[in-house]
Amino acid sequence: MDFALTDDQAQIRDMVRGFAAEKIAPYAAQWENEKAIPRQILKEAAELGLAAITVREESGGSGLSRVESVLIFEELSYADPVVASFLSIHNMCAWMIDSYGSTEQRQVWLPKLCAMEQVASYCLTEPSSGSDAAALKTKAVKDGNSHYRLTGSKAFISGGGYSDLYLVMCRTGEEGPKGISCILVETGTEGLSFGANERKMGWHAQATAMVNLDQARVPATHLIGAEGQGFSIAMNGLNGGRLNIAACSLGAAQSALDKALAYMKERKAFGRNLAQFQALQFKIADMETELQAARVFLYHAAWKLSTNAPDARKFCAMAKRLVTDTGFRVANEALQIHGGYGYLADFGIEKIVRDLRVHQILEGTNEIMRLIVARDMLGG
Ligand code: FAD
Ligand code: 2MC
Repeated sequence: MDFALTDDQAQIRDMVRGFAAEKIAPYAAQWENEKAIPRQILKEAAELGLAAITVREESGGSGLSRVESVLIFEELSYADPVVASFLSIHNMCAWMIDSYGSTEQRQVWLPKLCAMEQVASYCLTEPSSGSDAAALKTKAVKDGNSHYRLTGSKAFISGGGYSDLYLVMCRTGEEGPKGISCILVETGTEGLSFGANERKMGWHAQATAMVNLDQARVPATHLIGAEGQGFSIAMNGLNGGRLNIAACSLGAAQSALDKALAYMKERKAFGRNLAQFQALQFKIADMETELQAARVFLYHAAWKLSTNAPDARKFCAMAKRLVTDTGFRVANEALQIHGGYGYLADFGIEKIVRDLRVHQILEGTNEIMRLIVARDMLGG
């Protein structure tokens, strides 16, 4: 058992840390106000291989493991969890096409996705089915042999109206998970339209919108995998996605903790620095302990997924639950340490708290993570 990073892993972490500190952190507040992530920064991230981290090298990706992936998202999120999590969803989509697409599909889609000339969105949730994802209703029916017609609505889609490619989970067969397929819908497709950008608590720089399909005509060659395989593709994508979203919580919470430490050393009350109050010393000791424990658990879960361990799915769910809950708690405590200033936008803490709150909800709520873990434990 070796807990040290390899030289390569340390180099990747340092490279991403430098990029994120220079190119993302200084602009995060501006992008939040403008409610948009500039395409240019995504392309620059892609040049460093950050758009297709776990896509195989022969497909044009970086060919890295899940361990490097979580290291990368931790660093990106230290600078800004909103850009980091947006990249994480794109990476999940690219991985799905690489893992389940045909050779031809990989050749058509992956060069554009790896370069972020196309940005991808993941469309599973619907207005009446979120946690119970297998109950989705969006329908795809064959239109001759060469096309599908897709009809239905996808809710809460990150990148809705901004992205170029939508991986749509839709029903081609029976009720339940076995009747679901994964079909690519390109922006510009007739019958594809978007709802208004949702007003929300955090993640402001990312668009979140309904994706509506009204008899959208899509070539049959856009079916990823086989008909009926879509739910499995979607769930396997989410295993990695859940690790990455957890890493996004970890990095941003670390940034909040570091801000709190710096503040404690300079802020005075009752004639002393905050750092001299034992109640606050104990608080930061607990924050550090919990974050370190979450980090080790996350890396372990990432190793499980990379090595295809039989219990990897359970570990991804446990890590997502544990790290996103811990990350939110730590960020919220960091806000408390800042007193009233923590509540002001200029101190950068309240944004982290708002941004991390949703990590406990999306990519499977933390209640659903417990359901996955308990089912695995009970064998049902
Ligand atoms: P519901 O499923 O209605 O759940 C409501 C509550 O009941 C939750 O607390 C839930 O945990 C609980 N609950 C439900 N079932 C059980 C159970 N069996 N046991 C115990 N508790 C239960 N989706 C996408 O497909 N693509 C995206 O890009 C995307 N981006 C998102 C971005 C944002 C900002 C947000 C807010 C959501 C996004 N989502 C996306 C949707 C997200 O995945 C869902 O909101 C989430 O899965 C929960 O579904 P729901 O909102 O319908 O809640
Ligand atoms: N990994 C691999 N396969 C999985 C899986 C996982 N994590 N979870 C389920 N499956 C498989 C499962 O093995 C089964 O296949 P088979 O019959 O071949 O054994 C099939 O999928 C159906 O699974 P269940 O029988 O468990 O289906 P059920 O409907 O009872 O529960 C549940 C599935 C609740 C685990 C799933 O619907 C779920 O994860 N819900 C949460 C939805 C979610 O995460 N949404 C996130 C949207 S994306 C987002 O928010 C973004 C920001 C991008």
